[in-house]
Amino acid sequence: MIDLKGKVAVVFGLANKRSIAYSVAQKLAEAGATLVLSYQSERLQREAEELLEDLGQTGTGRAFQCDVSRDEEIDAVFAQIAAVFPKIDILIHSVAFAPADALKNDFLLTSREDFRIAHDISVYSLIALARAAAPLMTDGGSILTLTYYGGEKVFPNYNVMGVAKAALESTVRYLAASLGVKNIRVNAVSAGPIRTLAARGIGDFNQILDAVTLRAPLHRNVEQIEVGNTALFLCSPLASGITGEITFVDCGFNITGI
Ligand code: NAD
Ligand code: 0WE
Repeated sequence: MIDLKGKVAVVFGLANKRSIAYSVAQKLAEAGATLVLSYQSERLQREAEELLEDLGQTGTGRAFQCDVSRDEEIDAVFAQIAAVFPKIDILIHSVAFAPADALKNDFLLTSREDFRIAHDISVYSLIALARAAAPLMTDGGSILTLTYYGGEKVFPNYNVMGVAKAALESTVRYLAASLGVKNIRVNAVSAGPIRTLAARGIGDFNQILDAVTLRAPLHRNVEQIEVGNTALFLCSPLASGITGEITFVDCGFNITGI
């Protein structure tokens, strides 16, 4: 049994119950961790408070607002966190965004601004959050981000998000090398396709899910909770020797050739 009693986990990217971050938070909470949720905008505050309640964190966990594209909000949220929890142990980065047009148009037409936004929110934010979190990880720590196979292979319409995921996976390795001396591990879970808010409105999504059912060794799609289970493992002492690694939780889809 993984025991995270007395550990504090800070989770970015939990928008609703369908978010991948929800399953991760659920598993961390079940293992005894105290949760800090960070939501993107004022608009999500009530929802975040309700999610804390659902996760059994009433009176223990906290929720704070932070738009990860703003340095001053990152500084402010970690100051708020430090005031309540002087030591943190786990950081979950489950954040990605590219302007909708960039996921629709021909990749060749990717604009400079859409490229910038996708990389700022989906990649640079991991570096900024890791830098802000590290001073609070006084007893070592574990940082985990979420990636997708589209960073390695071409999927129709994933476009600039694929380029950003490739950069994110490289960032995991460079951060792991940078933070290793502080005993802070940095890893990623590469999840198979899951119907979340970020998957809504994406044409071809059913086709992607169907291709997994057909081709993946397990002949089914991955469940949210399976991602949560692997995240819990990677953030726990059971994974104390693992850093800079990308772990697939995709029913084996990525190993297939045809
Ligand atoms: P989601 O929409 O539930 O989560 C995305 C989160 O990013 C939201 O909570 C949103 O508020 C947050 N976010 C976006 N811009 C932000 C900003 N400027 N500041 C702070 N937060 C911001 O969708 P999800 O599918 O759970 O996505 C979470 C992660 O999982 C993403 O990195 C995504 O690329 C990755 N992923 C998703 C799938 C999938 O099929 N759903 C597969 C593999 C990896
Ligand atoms: O990483 C993702 C999705 C990330 C995402 C989604 C959106 C939709 C709404 C980033 N930015 C936005 N911007 C929006 O305006 N996934 C892994 C899920 C996903 O997205 C795809 C996929 C898969 C899988 C897009 C095209 C093809 C496949």
